[in-house]
Amino acid sequence: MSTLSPETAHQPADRPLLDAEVDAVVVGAGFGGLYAVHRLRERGLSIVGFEAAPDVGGTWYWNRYPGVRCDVPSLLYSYTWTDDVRREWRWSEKYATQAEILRYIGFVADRYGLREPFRFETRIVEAAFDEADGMWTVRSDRGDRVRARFCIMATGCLSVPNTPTIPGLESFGGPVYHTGRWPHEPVDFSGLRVGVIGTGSSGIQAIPLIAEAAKRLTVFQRTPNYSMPSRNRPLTEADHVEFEAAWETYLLSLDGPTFGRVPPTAHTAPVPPREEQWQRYEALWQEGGGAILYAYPNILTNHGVNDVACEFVRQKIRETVADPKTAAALSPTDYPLGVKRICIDSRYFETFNRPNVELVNLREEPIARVTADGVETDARRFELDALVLATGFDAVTGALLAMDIRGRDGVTLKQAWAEGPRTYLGLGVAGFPNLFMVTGPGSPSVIGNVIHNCEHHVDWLVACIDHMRDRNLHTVEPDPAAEEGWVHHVGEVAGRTLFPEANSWYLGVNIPGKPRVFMPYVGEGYRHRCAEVAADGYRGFRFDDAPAAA
Ligand code: N01
Repeated sequence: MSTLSPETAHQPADRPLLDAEVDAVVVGAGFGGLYAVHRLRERGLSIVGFEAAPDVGGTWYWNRYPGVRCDVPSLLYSYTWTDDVRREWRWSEKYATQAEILRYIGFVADRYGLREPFRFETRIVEAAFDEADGMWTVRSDRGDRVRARFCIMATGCLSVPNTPTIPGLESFGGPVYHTGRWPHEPVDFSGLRVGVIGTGSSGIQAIPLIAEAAKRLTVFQRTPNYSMPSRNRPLTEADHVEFEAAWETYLLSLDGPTFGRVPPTAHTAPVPPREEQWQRYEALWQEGGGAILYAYPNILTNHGVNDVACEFVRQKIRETVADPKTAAALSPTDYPLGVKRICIDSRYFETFNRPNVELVNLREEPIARVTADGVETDARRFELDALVLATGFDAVTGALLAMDIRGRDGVTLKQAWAEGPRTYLGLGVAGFPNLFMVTGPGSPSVIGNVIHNCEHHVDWLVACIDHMRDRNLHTVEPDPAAEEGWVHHVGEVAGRTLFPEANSWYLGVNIPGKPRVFMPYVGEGYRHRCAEVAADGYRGFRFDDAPAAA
């Protein structure tokens, strides 16, 4: 169906350096960046895009590990802005593989010519705001230099892989793969002794397939995860027709005042009887997917509900895994369900019944070191031919802070965020005029459907740019007081839920030294609130009609 291949977009290393002035720079050619290009171009803005990968796709370009799929149903994991593509594209399975998602992104990019403004294989290393003329100067690792009025950072929430510091890792004699930077050529594990470190969404998807291929698989688990079966299946034409019939209703629901992960009724909802809950969870287990997070409005706020859901999943693990000690090690007991991203699997727990798979519980025997021929824990030695790091990402802020971004008075984003990310609505940062983030910290971002969250931010920022152009305004940035209020609100809303009870990447705790701050917005009515801010003259944002010294 699509023409996507890395070669389509790859640009030769000797392409001429760019030294240009444009209206907007877009960083990142994932779902958010591509849509930003589409919308900004539609408004007549001149644009240059930069993307570190050789082609479009963002996180889906890099995450190619065995078993990788989206954990959102594919019919929903699609753009809402193109009716043409929605009616034409046919997803083949309930949960699409990475390869199919990448084909979809390529299909949209081809249809709308979205690759055209991008410089591929080019990473932005610096963006500096010049107060004299109110322009950003953006530099790439190749030496490109672009001056732009607007900077759109569509750099993704899960785009910087986290490689933990494990003593001796560099001395390992075999190949080491990170799930978030998987090779493009097939990796053949047949006949090999493979170790996987990490049991988050990536590990849980990869482990069953690696187990099928490898001679022996050793899974090194520090924290067990709640995982629901996907019950993946082929999609039929009837599924597409049914989806299309419900489309308008779904779209309308996104903008409503109650749309959000934790609904307004959460804190007053009753705790249903245990037996009723159990039956509901059983039905959702049979149905498959992550709908358990929506089983009750208070499942993410009330232990009386959440504890039953946890016990239900533990019971399923005990029923599935033959060895009671392994089942116990695979069962989360010290944090609520859904407050780390819930995992969706295909025969994950069943995999531990295979004779060639062993679970190593790092809580009992931590990894001491990696050696040339394997991994040593405090108790044992495991000889390995290949190692897979399914160790996640420096999430939400990682890609933004990897660039040297300097706003007013030369203040860097790193300095501004030294105590944790500070934004207004997750869209802008005080002191960084005309810099917009697509799904920045303080917005729903990774909670829910990230494609739709990207679209919402792009639509909002394009409307804001329209507002500025109509009034001849030159810069926009959050008012520090509004930003302070929003940061407080994001933390306060999270604090009324069970989310802070787990050491999750939502809180940044997987990265040593990262401030422990809950980054996504989990409250209700986020879009509604953004619309109100805009309708009220962009309440909480400051506009300047001319550069300071111009
Ligand atoms: O990463 P993770 P992920 N020694 O951070 C372990 C999205 N995603 O790539 O929990 C030993 O969740 C770490 O252990 P612990 C999705 O949003 C989506 O799996 O820190 N272990 C954990 O088990 C997801 O949530 C899809 O104790 C170490 C694992 O590595 C997000 O990406 C698919 C360690 C990391 O888990 C991230 O998922 C894949 C160490 N030193 C990903 N350091 C779909 O759409 C880390 N770990 C399906």
